[in-house]
Amino acid sequence: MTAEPLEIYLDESDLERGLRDDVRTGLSAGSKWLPPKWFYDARGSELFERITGLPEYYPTRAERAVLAEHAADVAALTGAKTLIELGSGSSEKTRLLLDAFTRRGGLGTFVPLDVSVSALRESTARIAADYPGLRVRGIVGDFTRHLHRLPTGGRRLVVFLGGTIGNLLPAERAAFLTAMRAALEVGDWLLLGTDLVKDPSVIVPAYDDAAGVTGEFNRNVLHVINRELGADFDPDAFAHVALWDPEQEWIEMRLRATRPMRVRVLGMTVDFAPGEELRTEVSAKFHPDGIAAELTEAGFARTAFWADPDTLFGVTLARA
Ligand code: AVJ
Repeated sequence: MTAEPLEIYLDESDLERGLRDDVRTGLSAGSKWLPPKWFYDARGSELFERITGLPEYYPTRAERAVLAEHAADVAALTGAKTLIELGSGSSEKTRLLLDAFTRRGGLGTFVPLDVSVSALRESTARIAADYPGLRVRGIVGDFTRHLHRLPTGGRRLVVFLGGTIGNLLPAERAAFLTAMRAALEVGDWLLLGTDLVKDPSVIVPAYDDAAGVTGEFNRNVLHVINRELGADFDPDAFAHVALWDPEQEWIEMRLRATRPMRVRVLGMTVDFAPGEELRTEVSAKFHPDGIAAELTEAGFARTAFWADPDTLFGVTLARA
């Protein structure tokens, strides 16, 4: 089957308004910051795909190992009819689930949701071609804003993989899980991928690879702002920084000004002192107990927790 036309709840003007608001807020703050969702234009999505293949970036491989081992369990336990994927990107690892559901039978619809139109166009076309008989309905949306747009009815399994939930700050995460639970009905399911707390000597290189791909990915947000908002950032004058915060148990990506800079954007003048840092991403790491507690707090019941053999990455199955 060919994929259905994308359902678009985020159009160019929403995206631009969101970017403008975030840039205005983040760049006028005392400690400058930007939310990570603006990395993912076509080039950013491509760079992220390259990151997932880097020797240092273990999360993708570790999560794939968990899914390879337990996809059949997920299919059997949930018996889902509709599989919804939040922040789906290329949906590469999701194929392990689609394969398991195909073997089992009964899955009718796959609904990937992502902010990136380019990533969704490609992934929906490929998946529709490779899974005949599966209805593929891509949704262009933001998982923090468009949960009420998800298709209802049937037995639904929402999957949120890759550890992307770690991009939310703790309060945002609690709000997201509560909204997710509210969007589901009793008997629906959530499959949540989370990167696990481990020695920072493993985590830091995953966010600061030797080939410099993550640095390019990080600087890409400045290219996006230049293009979309007519700013005059010199991305090459910013150094990539990855920093482990042992209290919060998250890694931060920052962009450090290598010289004093004055940037013009949205009628604002934004000054950077030499060495000043702009935070571009938080990627929280989790303990299995903490994930269970957060899910319970949001009204889910944890059914299973699986990790890879090196306990790098965890996948939790919870029931609404
Ligand atoms: C896509 C959010 C899961 O946090 O590991 C990769 C993004 N940032 N390298 C992550 C990312 C730097 C990634 N997520």
